[in-house]
Amino acid sequence: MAASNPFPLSKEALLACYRTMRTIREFEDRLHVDFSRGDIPGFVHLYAGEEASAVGILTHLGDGDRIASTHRGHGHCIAKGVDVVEMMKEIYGKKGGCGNGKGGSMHIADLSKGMMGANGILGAGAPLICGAALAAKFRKKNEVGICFVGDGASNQGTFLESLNLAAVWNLPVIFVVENNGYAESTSRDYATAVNSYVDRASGFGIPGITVDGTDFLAVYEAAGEVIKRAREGGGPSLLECKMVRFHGHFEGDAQTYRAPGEIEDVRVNHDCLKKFSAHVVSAGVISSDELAAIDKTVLALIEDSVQQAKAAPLPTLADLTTDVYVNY
Ligand SMILES: Cc1ncc(C[n+]2csc(CCOP(=O)(O)OP(=O)(O)O)c2C)c(N)n1
Ligand SMILES: [Mg+2]
Repeated sequence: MAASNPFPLSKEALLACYRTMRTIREFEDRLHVDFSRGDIPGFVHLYAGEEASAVGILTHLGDGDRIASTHRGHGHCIAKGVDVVEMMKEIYGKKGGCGNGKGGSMHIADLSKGMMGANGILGAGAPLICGAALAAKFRKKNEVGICFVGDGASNQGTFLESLNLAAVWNLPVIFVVENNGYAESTSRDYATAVNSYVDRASGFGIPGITVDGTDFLAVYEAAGEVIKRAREGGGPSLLECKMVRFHGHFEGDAQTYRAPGEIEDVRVNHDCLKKFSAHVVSAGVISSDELAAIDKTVLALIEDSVQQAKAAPLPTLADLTTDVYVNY
């Protein structure tokens, strides 16, 4: 007889979350390889290691809810439902990508999915999401806005001004601080005066929660609480996810600022996918064979996306002048 399910999600929902986290991991690990081969133009910042944050939070949202992302945005895009093949084409700089190959990794957006954009400008997503949340408030459909920001970007004035604005306008917003301990090579503790982002939020009259961002279920539950609060008119919250990044700040980063053994330690002891698997398998809810079957289909999806990206044409000179202005 199957074990009873102690989790707040059905088995099917847990499998879907695992699939999304695994898709992000494979997408990022494949970019790591392809970038090192010189196949990818521009710059990429990888989200591998941080998957439980994007998926634990965005599983609560629908297409009408909006998010603003960061320079490390692939995980947020995938978790918000942006098409993986279109994303791969975009990162490869090809036509048929989310921005027809003209934006690249840091400009992926899909408004039909409520994904307002990755962003190369630190802290820029915070005022954007205040605008989206104000619109949601007027629409009265109980939609919310979520802004992701790194520990480094959380020191930007735009972010702090947005906390204040969201509080005075009582906006349905959640500010998610993805605290991976570094801003480029600068450690969080060197550059940020307070230890707790919850304390910082309380200075703006906003409640907050700190959570282990490598524990999917902890993130899912904390996010559920703050998102429910926002949907019910309770106003903004801050959610700090403490997490680790597997790769360098950008691809090509020598990571000389990391402590000896740190990179191995994060992969062995702080891998959110390993933790998720151990949790659901030991509870007898999902078997390792079922997870392995998902891994296989995800690998095939990523391989297909790369083949499609490689085969797609580059933008032409004439494409330079399209997509410049939006028509309403
Ligand atoms: C306004 C602005 N200042 C500086 C930079 C350069 N920059 C890009 S990423 C980065 C570090 C960001 O750290 P964090 O916010 O913690 O995000 P993480 O890279 O750790 O995900 C910096 C300083 C920028 N892109 N925008
Ligand atoms: Mg950081």
